[in-house]
Amino acid sequence: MPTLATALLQGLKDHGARELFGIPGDFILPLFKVVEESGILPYFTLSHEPAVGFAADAAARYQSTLGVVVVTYGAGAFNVVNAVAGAYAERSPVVVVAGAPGARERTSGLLLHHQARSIDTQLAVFREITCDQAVLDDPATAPQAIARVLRSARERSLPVYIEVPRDRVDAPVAPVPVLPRRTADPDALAECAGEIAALLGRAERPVMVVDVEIRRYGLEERVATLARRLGLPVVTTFMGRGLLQAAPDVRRGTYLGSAGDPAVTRLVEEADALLLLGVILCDTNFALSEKRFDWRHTVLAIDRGVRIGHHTYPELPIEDLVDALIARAGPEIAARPRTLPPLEDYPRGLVADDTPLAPSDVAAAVNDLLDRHGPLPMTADIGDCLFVAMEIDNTALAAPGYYAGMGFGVPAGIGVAAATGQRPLILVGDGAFQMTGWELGNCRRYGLDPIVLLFNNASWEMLRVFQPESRFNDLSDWNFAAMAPALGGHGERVATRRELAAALERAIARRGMFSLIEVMLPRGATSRTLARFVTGLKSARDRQAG
Ligand code: TPP
Repeated sequence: MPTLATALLQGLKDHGARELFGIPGDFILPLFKVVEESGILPYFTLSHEPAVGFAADAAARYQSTLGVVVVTYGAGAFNVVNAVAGAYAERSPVVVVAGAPGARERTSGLLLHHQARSIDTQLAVFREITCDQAVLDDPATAPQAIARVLRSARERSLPVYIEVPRDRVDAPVAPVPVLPRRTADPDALAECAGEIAALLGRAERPVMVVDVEIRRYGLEERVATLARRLGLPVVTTFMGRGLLQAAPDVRRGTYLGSAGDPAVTRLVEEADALLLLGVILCDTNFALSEKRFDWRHTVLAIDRGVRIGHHTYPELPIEDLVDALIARAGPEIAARPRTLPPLEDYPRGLVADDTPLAPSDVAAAVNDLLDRHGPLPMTADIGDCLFVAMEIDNTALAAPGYYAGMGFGVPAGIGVAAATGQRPLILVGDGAFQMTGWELGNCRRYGLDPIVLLFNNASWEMLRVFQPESRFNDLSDWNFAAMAPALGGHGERVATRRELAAALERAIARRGMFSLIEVMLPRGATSRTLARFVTGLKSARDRQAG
């Protein structure tokens, strides 16, 4: 008979988890012992819990499956709150497995170490940022509770919370079942697909916009099939950048409103029917739109619901909708021949001379590198580096494009490397690197060799562009490259185009340790995309104020 610990680990594995990220503490030590000794799932420990959360989140995003963090009570769990909040906002199914006091400790009459307010404050905090919770205090009901919560995580693609009282870890329990996915009501699905077919059938210039849910549910291939059958051009949102990497024939670019390629912006804003698949309706995706959505001609599938015009079909999963539309495409919804704008053109062919580097040069250098050596998965932090990522060819990307929490890039890259075995390219600013960059010191232990492009402008530049008069955005120059060897990696500073191109080639050839390329940039210089983004935001604000 399994114990609660082995049943939980096996249950996680049966629901798609492939590894765990964590930091132990006394309330979770008994579970960590089982993690290590059972070998049911591989585990990776990092240095600080925020990084554990980001790594698990990125692992989930890349593999379209559950990511898992295992943390101790209070001090550990509260440290992942921000990462889990970001995962909630950006719809990443992170399972938080948190230790907790045992039954006898609860009634000891003493305040317990790591306790914040009440013993259950931890549960209350995570209720707010997870879509389902289970406290495994009863071995008889624990397997069903775990199964319910893991199904919620998979069905809604949102974080969940599992609390393990430390005295229950070895209790014998039944195995954790895998509950079937709840599918759409067939009549509702048929009615909904019929409505969408009619809307698309009437349209002259329909466009499909995709965002992260299509990756979370493993739908990229099916969405590409749907787009091909309908002859629909597809654009990604800012948050959805990197989607449909394998379908360049249907992808027209990334919609950034007034900050983006004008042809892509026109395509979306002049569409007479919009099919928004898995799209987060957030400001970073749509604040720069010149035009409000005309809901009469818009379909939005997100969070297991479909909105058409001014009505909504609840409990209608996007997977079922995409399949139903594929079935109707062709016979019922005819593809429309269209003349489409040319694909977005990204900078390449960097002249390797002694010109001092500007942020957009990094995009050109990376595009050249990918042309020569093939695609690399990318992660990016928030900062100008994320806007530079918009100038890099559409390659798989995990980045906090909506929640915009700094510190994501490096641990996310470590998560991707650990989970997939692939070598990621990490884009990060010096401000964000100061938060979580030290996690690179863990690469040696696990044999990971990411390539890190650190944009060092000695500045919180993204803030400076909004408020140039403030001196608090000045950072000092930490000389990160010099610190790399102590962390077990290789570091070098580059200041010219020639140095950058050469450093990237050397990094590609160097295996077995991380490579940190510190790109030296002047304060006040931003990528072309960030400059357009800020101009667009400022004029949108002025319009609102006026
Ligand atoms: N704290 C967190 C956790 N997330 C944030 N987004 C911010 C603060 C506010 N913030 C947004 S961008 C930014 C700050 C502080 C500066 C980022 O600096 P850096 O990483 O050096 O990139 P740069 O802006 O210079 O490109």
